[in-house]
Amino acid sequence: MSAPLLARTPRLRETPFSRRVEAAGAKGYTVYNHMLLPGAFRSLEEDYAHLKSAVQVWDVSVERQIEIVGPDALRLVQMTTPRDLARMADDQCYYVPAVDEAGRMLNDPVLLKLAEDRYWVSIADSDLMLYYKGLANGFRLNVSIFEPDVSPLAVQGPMANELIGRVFGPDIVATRFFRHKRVPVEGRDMVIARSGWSVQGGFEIYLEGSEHGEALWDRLFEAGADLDVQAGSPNLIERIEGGLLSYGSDITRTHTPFEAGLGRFCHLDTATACLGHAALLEQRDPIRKVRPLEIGGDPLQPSSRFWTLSSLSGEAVGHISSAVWSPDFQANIAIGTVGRAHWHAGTELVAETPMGDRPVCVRDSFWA
Ligand code: THG
Repeated sequence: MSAPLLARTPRLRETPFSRRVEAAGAKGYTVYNHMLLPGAFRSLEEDYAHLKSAVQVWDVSVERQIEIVGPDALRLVQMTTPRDLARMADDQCYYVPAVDEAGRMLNDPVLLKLAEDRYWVSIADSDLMLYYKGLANGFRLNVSIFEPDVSPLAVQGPMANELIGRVFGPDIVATRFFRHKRVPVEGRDMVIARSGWSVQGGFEIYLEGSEHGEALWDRLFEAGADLDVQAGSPNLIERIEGGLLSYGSDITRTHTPFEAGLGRFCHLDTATACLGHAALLEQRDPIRKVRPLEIGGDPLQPSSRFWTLSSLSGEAVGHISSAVWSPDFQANIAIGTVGRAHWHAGTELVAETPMGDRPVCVRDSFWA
């Protein structure tokens, strides 16, 4: 018997949906927040075409929630982000850069406001809870911080409205982008938001209570049988087309939000309580930036490491962090970090790929 590709121990956590995901034929997994995140179910390209034409259910339990509750909850969250939270509504979700005192990216979570004194931070792949706990103790804040038994299940694709309407009723379909509502799910009120890591539109159901996971999964698949609902997962092709950045790849701990292209979420005039505020004031004009790139030549295999980017004169000017062939755009689409002198749309560069050197052109916008 050959050794499994991923040695399974309790450290590598399963999700409430893992048995259903396995039965649906997950072809592989990645590890995200010490947990299993399924990859493709058919092929990357088949999953992509289906996501853009039908509806998929994604086990994104790896988007762990950090609950911050108590009189100082807002103060603590605002210390970690330059996005101004003062006018956030009780039913709102915000995409927020989370930064350290030097203004460097610690994570790029979705923040959910559940009440004036209660938030969920829906994290990307880094142990952000440890930072909150350190700050709360160091500043003697009156909050409690923990990882609740909450596991998001995303419903994404053009038929997501239809499927969610059938299962949870028309009220939830009326929810606006990045707003949430409490809806009865498996006999208990749970949060459903119009959000998700695709640009096809859809919802995220924040399952509360792992024991209800399989019943929720089965209900969605029964109700959506005639819609050709399938198991899916965040799709590399679709998310590069849409310009959704991946923390750990496209954005790293060395990037500032300005370098990551998230300057629109930095409200430095008002969010002065952010611990990175002074540092960010000095970094508003970055010397490098995350940019959309098109790579010439035959279809490329997805990148598993950074590819060096050089100018036409051979000087290293950045790197590509994500790249894949897009069937719909008939091009190799990519995301990279590029130095200031070379980041303008139309600039021609060279990428060192495992399939040899390739011409690269900086684009002015993402594809979708
Ligand atoms: N959903 C939830 N949690 C998450 C993710 C998610 N945590 C990790 C990761 N994904 C966080 N990253 C992103 C990145 C982009 C978006 C959401 C999460 C996104 N951005 C929109 C855009 O850029 O157009 C809208 C941003 C806005 O206007 O606020 O949707 O997917 N629960």
